[in-house]
Amino acid sequence: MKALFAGLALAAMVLPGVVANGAAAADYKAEYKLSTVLGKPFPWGIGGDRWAELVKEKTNGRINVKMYPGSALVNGDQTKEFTALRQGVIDMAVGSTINWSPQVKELNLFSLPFLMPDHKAMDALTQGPVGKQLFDLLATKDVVPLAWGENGFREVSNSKHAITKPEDLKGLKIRVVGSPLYLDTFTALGANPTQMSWADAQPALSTGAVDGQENPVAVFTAAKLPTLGQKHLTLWGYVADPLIFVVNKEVWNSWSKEDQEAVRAAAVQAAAEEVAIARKGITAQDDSLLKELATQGVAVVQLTPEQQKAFQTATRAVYDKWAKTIGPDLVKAAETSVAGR
Ligand code: X2X
Repeated sequence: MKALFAGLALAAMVLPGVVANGAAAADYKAEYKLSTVLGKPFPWGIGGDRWAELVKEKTNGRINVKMYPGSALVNGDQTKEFTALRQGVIDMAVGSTINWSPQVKELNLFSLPFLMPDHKAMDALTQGPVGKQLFDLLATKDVVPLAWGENGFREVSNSKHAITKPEDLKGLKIRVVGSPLYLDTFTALGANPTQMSWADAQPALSTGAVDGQENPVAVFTAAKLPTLGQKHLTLWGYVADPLIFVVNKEVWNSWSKEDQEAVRAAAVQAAAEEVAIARKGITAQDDSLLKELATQGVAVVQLTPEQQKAFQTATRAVYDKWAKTIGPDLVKAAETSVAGR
């Protein structure tokens, strides 16, 4: 009798461990769906693909990730991505702060006109206390944020004429992304903004339903926007959107500690590589992408600091209005990080 009890007690002690380990492996999905807006050859898509590849490698194939570009998991509506991620319709994502801003108002921070003068300023935010605060916030919303990537500084293009001063935007129909902040910014500049998804933007540019758009140079080139009549590009650096590598929290919790750390390390590595790709060809040291645009008949305007100031002044009220929505303390912390970069 004593021996039987001892045996049962031992089984009870050992079994949960066996079950837990067995269950963990058995609970792994055959495929984890990774959402992005842009696929390859955009830096964003290269980053997502690289993350998937590194996850497979670092987990010895235990975690199999498939990338779904074109916001395919939300029928092309990129502003629904964050909700789908929270609900578990999407397992993982590399998403733009702009597209998640409708649900996470603090992410509008990066869309405040002229908050970030350069890449160093972006790094000061994402890699400093502000980035940590935003990750802590996201962690309360059913996702596990792992690393910051980059879409980039969003430059304005159009099919009509050069833009060197706010007045040049008067009456131009400009496609903007999914946060209402952008409607305010372009309205303040006298343009006629209209919000639509990236999927709808390309046909709208091609038919002339809209005159212009704003996106990073790497996106402008890879999407071949000059072939859609976008012959005027102004480098004004008014906002930049970082990308965030995340995993749905329930999915994350279903993984072993070892696999969680492998997925995290893969995200950190893929994001660092992606940021480097996103910045290629558009800096003072390496302007190869800008040179290539000139050969495609694109007239590229680089604003002088004085010219840029006029746009900043014209959008100052939008900045102040949205700073209240985002949270004055967070905006103040961001301004401090930028100033101290
Ligand atoms: O829709 C856009 O302009 C894009 C691709 O840059 C984003 O998803 C924010």
